[in-house]
Amino acid sequence: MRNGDGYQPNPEHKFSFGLWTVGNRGRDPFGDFVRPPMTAIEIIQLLAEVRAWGVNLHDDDLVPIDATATERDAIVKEFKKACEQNGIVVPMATVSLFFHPIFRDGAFTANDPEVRAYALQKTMRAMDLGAELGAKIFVLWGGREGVETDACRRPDEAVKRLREAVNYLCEYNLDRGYGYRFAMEAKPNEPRGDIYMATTGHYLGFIPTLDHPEMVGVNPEMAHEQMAGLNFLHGVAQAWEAGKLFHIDLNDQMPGRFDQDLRFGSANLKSSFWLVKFLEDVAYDGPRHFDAHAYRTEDCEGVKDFATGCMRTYLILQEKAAQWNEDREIRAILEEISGNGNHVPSTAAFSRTGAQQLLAHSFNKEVILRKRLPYERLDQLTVDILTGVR
Ligand code: DIG
Ligand code: MN
Ligand code: MN
Repeated sequence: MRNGDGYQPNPEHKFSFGLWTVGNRGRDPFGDFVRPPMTAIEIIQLLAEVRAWGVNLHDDDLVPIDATATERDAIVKEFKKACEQNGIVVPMATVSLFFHPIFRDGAFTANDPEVRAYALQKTMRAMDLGAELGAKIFVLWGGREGVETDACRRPDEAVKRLREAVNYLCEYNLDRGYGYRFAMEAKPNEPRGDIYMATTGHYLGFIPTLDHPEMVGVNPEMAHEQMAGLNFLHGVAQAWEAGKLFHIDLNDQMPGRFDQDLRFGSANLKSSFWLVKFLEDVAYDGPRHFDAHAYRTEDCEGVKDFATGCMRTYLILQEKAAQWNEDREIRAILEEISGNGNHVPSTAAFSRTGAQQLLAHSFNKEVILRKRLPYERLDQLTVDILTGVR
């Protein structure tokens, strides 16, 4: 029993995996497959065995790119039946606009208008598929939307093409009544030399320029922000604060490496803790999707260890976050550093009177400088909790 000691995943945790994650066969740019292929049905059975809640998919993960309508319908029927039999839901769908060679110059931003139109057609069909499976979140990851040389197009032209495509898909969503929320996923590079919309912040700046900004949010991925040397939590918190955290891809990553898609919490336990604490403190109600895969060294049992480990670590950190929030010394320090500022003129909203008061106010910098900021103690208490000595 992998989780017999109480860190049992349950549906209310909303843990999900993509078909491509636990189905990853271990091929990399320098090595062939190491694991046998798994059918979508076998993947669903594995996810049920490890007690996951949901499964996500790209269109091509389930339906071969040139399948006939009859073949497609048969595949979908069998997949839906397997999901129902195993109690697995489909919270998110997405589209592969990066694997087929036709997208070698990008998809929505490609120079060839025929490629751009095909990318829209393929995405619309993927939306049809996801809707049939009950998905209400549609992720768009522009893995090929980028360059090796900026000689190929002006980057502002790429932005315009991306906007045109997303506006079109929002209209399709409305026309078909699918009720999707689109979640845009950023990544700074790989597989392209440089990818447009490199970080979640880029997308947060892009979304307000759309025709239906309310329909579009973000799907931050931990490894992708960390590849850019960024603090993942800060991007997630800004997205949340803007009401745009529509989905999240959890995994882990060592600094300065390619996208490793490591098991959640396996590389940066403390930053993973702050992320889990944030999601729990704000009562994030969306899926917790582990967009990760097992080490290339693993066999099928190792893949189950990988999936179990992602969920187990989340639950352990969830418990540590509750312990942190309840810790008396931590609460006292948070109270001390919160500052009360009630003798300072209000700056919450501008008024001429208030501005006059602020301008007239005298600040005693010596007194202010004497206030302690015991962050070393606060962080050590965090380490003590994470290492189990408190
Ligand atoms: C990679 O991080 C991307 C693709 O796997 C997929 O399009 C998206 C969905 O989570 N993440
Ligand atoms: Mn990734
Ligand atoms: Mn991802």
